[in-house]
Amino acid sequence: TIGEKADEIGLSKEKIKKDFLQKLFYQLGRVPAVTTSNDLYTALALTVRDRVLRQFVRSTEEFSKKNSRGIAYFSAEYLPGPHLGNNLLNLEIVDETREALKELDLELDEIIEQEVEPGLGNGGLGRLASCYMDSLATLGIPAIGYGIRYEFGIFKQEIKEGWQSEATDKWLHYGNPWEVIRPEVSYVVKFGGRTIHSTNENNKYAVEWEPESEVVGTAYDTPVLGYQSNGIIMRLWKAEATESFDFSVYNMGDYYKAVEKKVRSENITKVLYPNDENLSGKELRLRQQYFFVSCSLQDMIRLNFVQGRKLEEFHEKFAIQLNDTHPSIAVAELMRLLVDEHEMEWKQAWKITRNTFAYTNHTLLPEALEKWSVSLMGRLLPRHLEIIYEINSRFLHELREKGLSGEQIARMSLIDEHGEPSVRMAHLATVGSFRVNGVSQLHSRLLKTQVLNDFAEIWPDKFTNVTNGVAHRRFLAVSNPGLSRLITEKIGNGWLTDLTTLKRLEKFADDEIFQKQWMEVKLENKKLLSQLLEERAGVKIDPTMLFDVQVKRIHEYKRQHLMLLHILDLYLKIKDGKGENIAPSAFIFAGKAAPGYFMAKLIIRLVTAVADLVNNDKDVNKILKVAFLPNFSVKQAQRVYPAADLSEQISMAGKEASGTGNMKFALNGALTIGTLDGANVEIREEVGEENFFLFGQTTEEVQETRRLGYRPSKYYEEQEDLERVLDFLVSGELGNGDHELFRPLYNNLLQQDPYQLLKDFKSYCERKHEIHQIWKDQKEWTRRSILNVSRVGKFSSDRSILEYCQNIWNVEPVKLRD
Ligand code: 26V
Repeated sequence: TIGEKADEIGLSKEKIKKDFLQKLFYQLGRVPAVTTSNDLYTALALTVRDRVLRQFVRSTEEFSKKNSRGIAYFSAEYLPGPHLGNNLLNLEIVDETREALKELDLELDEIIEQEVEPGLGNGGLGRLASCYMDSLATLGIPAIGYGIRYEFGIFKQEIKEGWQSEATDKWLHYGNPWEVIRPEVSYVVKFGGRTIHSTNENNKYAVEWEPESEVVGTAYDTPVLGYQSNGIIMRLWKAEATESFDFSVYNMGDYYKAVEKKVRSENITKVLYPNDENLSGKELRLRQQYFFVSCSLQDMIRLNFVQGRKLEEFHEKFAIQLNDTHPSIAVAELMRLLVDEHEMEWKQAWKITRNTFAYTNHTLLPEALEKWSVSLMGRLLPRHLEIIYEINSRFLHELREKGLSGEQIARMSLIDEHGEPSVRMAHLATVGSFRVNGVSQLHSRLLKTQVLNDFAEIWPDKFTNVTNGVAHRRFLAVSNPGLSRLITEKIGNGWLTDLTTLKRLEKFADDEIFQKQWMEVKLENKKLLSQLLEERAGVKIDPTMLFDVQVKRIHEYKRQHLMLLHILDLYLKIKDGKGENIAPSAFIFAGKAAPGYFMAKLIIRLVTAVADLVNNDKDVNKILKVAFLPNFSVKQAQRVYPAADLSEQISMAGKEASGTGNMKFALNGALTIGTLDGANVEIREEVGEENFFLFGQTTEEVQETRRLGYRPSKYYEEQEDLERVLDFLVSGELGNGDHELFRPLYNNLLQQDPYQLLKDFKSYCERKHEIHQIWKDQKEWTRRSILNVSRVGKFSSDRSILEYCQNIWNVEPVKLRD
């Protein structure tokens, strides 16, 4: 029977309870009467981990029997979010576990709450990597995610006197029950020194790299479980000192010097760089990138041999997906391993390399395109610089043969000769890959026609699009149980494995009973978020207000400040007694600013200043509330999306590569106000233009505006509302009477306004006005909300991964079931 089987593989209530108690006793030395909440969490996590590992082991066996092509996802960042709830869902033992704990007088939700998530990424790119891990596992693709085990993840954000302050993220402090250390899986990685070119005994030209230092990378595996069965691993590398290098010094008696070296080696994986979309060119960052790439490639070559394959077949056995250029030094490293260490001919090595890598671009922002100065690269990775020069000289030769102009060739070179010579990593990744993709239709088109246009012209077939997607099991099934239950009641649970079946909800959009249930679920979610906001932001919010939400990294191009200008406009109208058309609204913000990004930090300061003003003004605070939820993370995100009514996706067109929060909001029933940017374009296409609040210039219009010489002050002069709002910024009424506090923002907007807020302000406000009128008709709003959800089936990461399989990797899912 099913019951017996569940018992056998440990999925019954009794088995879970028994194991939980055993973990508590034998692993943690505790009995239920004397425990801390962390003990309970750890015991449950270990209980679940055993079951997850079982699936992983079975999948691995299955994969190796089939001998199918494997995918290695190379990413410097992952944001897996809390594991426990997700794993319970995927094992389908949520109810059994809840019951088992109840019998011990314990509450599952309280235990889940204890988990500290691994914040090993900055934002969209890292979270996307984890969504893809989820779908790779669910679909049964033989895959492994390689990355870095940062000891400190993204900083913890606190708000002090309205400003962001940063604290270190000690996510490993209470231990990490999900990972399995693999001391035997470790590799040496070299740095610095010099290369020696010679002809060896067989009269073969050979290059030896004599490094200045070495470190060892050790594997830490975290199993990632897919829905109902398969498991894959995320393999993260931690850096340590090598014995040999230390001992040579140690033997000479200089113990302290040896220890110092050890400490320096461990620095490599100490901390995640908290910048996104902005390059700092720091040596340690390049060390991190090379370190994890080298460990991962060595690991793959070992696997290739373990499986009894020849190195010549490497690209048939593996495809490597580069998550942005962060791991792109891999192109040179694979060449080095093949040519120098395995004595392969350059031509053959190059063929293998070019057929192994595929590159995903995630940003067009010029300041985020990675470049490494030739002098730094030469100092840290002397052999790789030589290899890059060799790749480049062969590549430029090819271009010359094609008859390209000198100017075009200079533009395409892997080396940028303007100013300080530097290596253009996006060019290296493009030349070294068989496929290059953007992350939404618009972004992929811009990639082809602008940033990598020269390359797309010579290799049109290399370029493709894969629109991003999100792990809908985490962002709907786990995080919004109320809505999930309601959906499943109506259409069954097929949506868990095929999100497009949400379409079946469409016919209930006008069903008044269903609408009412839908509204009740939303209201419950809003109550929960209100509680959280009261605790964390000290703001009391009436849950019946319109929850108007913008959560994402703080960046000028995302235009959080456009939303703020609008809030101030509403504030001033209410003060004037002209607020009759405004729907009671709670404006909710969250997101981190890069610690060195002054403007972004000032925008956070403006949110808190506006919140202070609005929330404490008796004329206004019945109609408007503003809150900044500190320390946005996956855990927080899972509480925010289910409670949102309106999703703000208001970046300047052409700047947001895709966005993925936009998808998570829509999936949870929020309507979107947005520009034609990134995946917004495709969301609008899916949900229907009548169900999407569009505003602002298109990408082409933005470029035309700039070409014609954009003068932001014109809009200030022509629009009274705008003038009033901008002047208010420096009136002293914000930020405790300090006129100068927001002057930099004011000046920036009036003088440059690089993201053209002032130009889009009017159409944004008009759309908001319309939204407030529709909000008053709750049935109409709910109808649109249901339609939105029923039409976003495309945005599951399952669909994205299937596209990668078909158009890029050429692999087929291997589904395994009990
Ligand atoms: C960039 C850089 C630049 C160099 C220094 C360190 C660093 C660290 C992270 C990044 C990531 C920037 C790229 C990024 O996160 N792009 C986002 O990718 C999402 C997933 O494709 C996409 O939805 C967002 O629109 C895009 O901004």
